[in-house]
Amino acid sequence: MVERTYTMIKPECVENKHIGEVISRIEQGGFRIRAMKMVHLTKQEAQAFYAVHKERPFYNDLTDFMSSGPIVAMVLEKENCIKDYRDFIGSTNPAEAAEGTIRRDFGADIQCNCVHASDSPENAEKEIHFFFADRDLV
Ligand code: FUP
Repeated sequence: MVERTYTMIKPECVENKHIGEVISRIEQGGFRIRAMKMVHLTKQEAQAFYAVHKERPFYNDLTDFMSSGPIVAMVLEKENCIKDYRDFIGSTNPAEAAEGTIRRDFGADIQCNCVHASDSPENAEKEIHFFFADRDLV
């Protein structure tokens, strides 16, 4: 089934000038970009986006980090997109991510792990609409 997922290139990866390489990997990996924009999240927006983690010890640091600079928000489309994209980017902790994955190659640590990826169809739709209106999807 053709699916969509939400991804974003995180602030450290933007700061380190890896936008082009990451997008190139995504395109070469067979994912079609259906929407894209740069956004500098406020602290409140980052808190809302990661609300599911609000009881976790890393929530405050994570939302500080995610609001520390611009991100690149994208909607990707492909067969079996949600799982395939999570496999494609690698484990949450870059040190544990498989060789050749984006997180392994561009991530620094479990927080600065280069990219976000939706983890279910429900969250993908929620996250896409957190950033994009239907008419933004091409
Ligand atoms: P993932 O779905 O792979 O992004 O991983 P999680 O849902 O487990 O984590 C969500 C976000 O919390 C990730 F961006 C990484 C961050 N995180 C931390 O900053 N510290 C931790 O100890 C675990 C996760």
